[in-house]
Amino acid sequence: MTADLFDSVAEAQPSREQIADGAVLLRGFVRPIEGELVEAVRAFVLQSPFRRMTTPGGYQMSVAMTNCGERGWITDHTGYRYDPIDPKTGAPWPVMPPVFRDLARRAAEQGGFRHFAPDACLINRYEPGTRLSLHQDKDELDYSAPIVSVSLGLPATFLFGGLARADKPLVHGDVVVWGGPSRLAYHGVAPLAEGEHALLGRIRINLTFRRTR
Ligand code: MD3
Ligand code: FE
Repeated sequence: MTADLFDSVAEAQPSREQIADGAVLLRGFVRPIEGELVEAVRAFVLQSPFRRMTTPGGYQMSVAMTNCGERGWITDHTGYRYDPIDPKTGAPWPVMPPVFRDLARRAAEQGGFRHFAPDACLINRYEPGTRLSLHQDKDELDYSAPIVSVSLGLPATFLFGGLARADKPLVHGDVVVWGGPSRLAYHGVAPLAEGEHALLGRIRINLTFRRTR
């Protein structure tokens, strides 16, 4: 009886853990809306499909990407940038739905950033073996806004400042708010391990919400 009472108290308090200076991990934050998020991504890719882009150095990325929102992150032989037009379709990116805007804003608030209004959401797709090498996110104009990342599907070993965070993999439903000193930290993702996820199968999806201007 008492255990039940304490359980409900624990559930009323969102899980919030500082994992680096300025970075807050919200375990399972999007579990209540996981179905809506996955359905939205399925709809986006009918309009703007996943594609593996080419870096300015001429390498094809291992991660497949698409975007939603007013602007999308792209890379090609000329460089990296945010663009309102999907170069693959010649049309604007899919509109960012209210459920996306709302979750990004609520998560940022938990991380100490009020009124976060993302204008871009980069959507990354990983399969077993896919990796993302260490990089900084610095194509945005104002680094005082955080980046909010959402993990769905298979778990990932996250790399931060060159260190593998295998002890704390990012799993389905996790959200991280990257602000303050962590905003410009080097980060990446180790090659995805084999696995099968109940909702997404052999796939990991990562959403990153950004304020680009
Ligand atoms: C730390 N995505 O899209 S999410 C990216 O899992 C990106 O797909 C990875 O890095 C992924 O740029 C990592 C965690 C993450 C996202 C953005 C950050 C960590 C970050 C920005 C600054 C510092
Ligand atoms: Fe990044």
